[in-house]
Amino acid sequence: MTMTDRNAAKIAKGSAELDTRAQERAGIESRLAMQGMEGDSILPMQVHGPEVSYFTGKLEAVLRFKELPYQRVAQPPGPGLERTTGVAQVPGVQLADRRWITDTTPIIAWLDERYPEPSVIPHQPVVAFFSRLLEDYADEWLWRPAMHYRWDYPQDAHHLSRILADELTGEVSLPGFIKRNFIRGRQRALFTTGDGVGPATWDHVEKIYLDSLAHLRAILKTRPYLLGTRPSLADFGFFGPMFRHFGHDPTGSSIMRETAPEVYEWVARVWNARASVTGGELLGQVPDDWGPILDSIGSAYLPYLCANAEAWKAGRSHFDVDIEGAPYRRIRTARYRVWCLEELRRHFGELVESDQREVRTSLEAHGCWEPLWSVESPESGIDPQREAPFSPGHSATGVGSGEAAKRRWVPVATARRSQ
Ligand SMILES: N[C@@H](CCC(=O)N[C@@H](CS)C(=O)NCC(=O)O)C(=O)O
Repeated sequence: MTMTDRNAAKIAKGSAELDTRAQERAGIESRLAMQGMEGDSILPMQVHGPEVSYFTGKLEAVLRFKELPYQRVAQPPGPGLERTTGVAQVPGVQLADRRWITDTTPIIAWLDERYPEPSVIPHQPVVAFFSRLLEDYADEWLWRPAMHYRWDYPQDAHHLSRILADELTGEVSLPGFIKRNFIRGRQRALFTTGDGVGPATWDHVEKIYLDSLAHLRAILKTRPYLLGTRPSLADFGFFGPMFRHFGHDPTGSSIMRETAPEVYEWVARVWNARASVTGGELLGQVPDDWGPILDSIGSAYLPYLCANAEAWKAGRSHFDVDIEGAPYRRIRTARYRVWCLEELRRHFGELVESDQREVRTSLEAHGCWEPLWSVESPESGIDPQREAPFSPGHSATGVGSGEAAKRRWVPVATARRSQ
């Protein structure tokens, strides 16, 4: 191909992209008008995040269910995601009024207040508390197995590094195999081998996924969503890992199809849910079949959150902890997850006394009460003014900006960007 041919091809590609974007925009504008939302200053939103991202998928499912128009943009925002949202993580969301927000948990809570019909956070306060607990568990504790299945199995790593290389680094003129090796090395160093996954914990990490499938499967045998006949926060929390990781990647999805077809079906059901079509009701109380998930929260997730909070208080960047007998070594201390513990306590504190009694009885029955309170004054210092999702974000996994800067997707500085 001559230089002129290459330039002509680029111009043609560029104008085709512009056409598609203009069409998307026109479609969104007519949908806004139809829904009577054309004057809404925050819509449509631009959701920046790759197609295979855990938390981007979670947020997209909520936006789809609430029928709020958005465009997903694969590339991080121009001036640098970190400078814009305070943290190098996706999704980063730009509202139509140009403000930026980050962190799906407060984003969903904020959207639920702004667009309460249909709400995804249950109205019944006790059920709302437990839904938040399940969301938190799925966000933070299923992350490690999701990254492990994606990056520690060669077939998965090959497939995913190709997708990410194409989507995020397509313009970087380096051979594909170099980009793919780089991406895989980065992800393993940050999120698997560099975050406690190794021969001694491998089986335990996988058990987290396998047990989750068994728990969800038992629930979904009796109703279409985790809390009734329409999706709620608990569904969207589990949807993040189940959709973009386990239900998508070769190894995780094959296990899901073979052992838990109910979950595979639910993943598609949540993605396809639209409030105006789905209808449905939420249960008015926490169902007994959430018990096994709550047991795991008590025996694994909350002890991990406590060890993390103690490490944070002691100023340690890494810590060791045994969880259900599995020896996790040198895992990263995550300030964000100290905040997760504080948030759970705050939500408990906001309940009226009779609801607190009910929640406590349940938490005690599943081994969650003691670890919820065992750390004295965790003090993450995150979001003291309660401005999230408008306050600067914090890395959920504790990857600091220095570490993230050292571990770019590809060695961009040395790579020549094609003109
Ligand atoms: N608590 C955040 C977590 C966001 C998050 O951790 N996103 C991942 C990708 S799905 C990320 O950007 N990780 C940093 C990286 O890959 O460098 C949320 O709910 O949005």
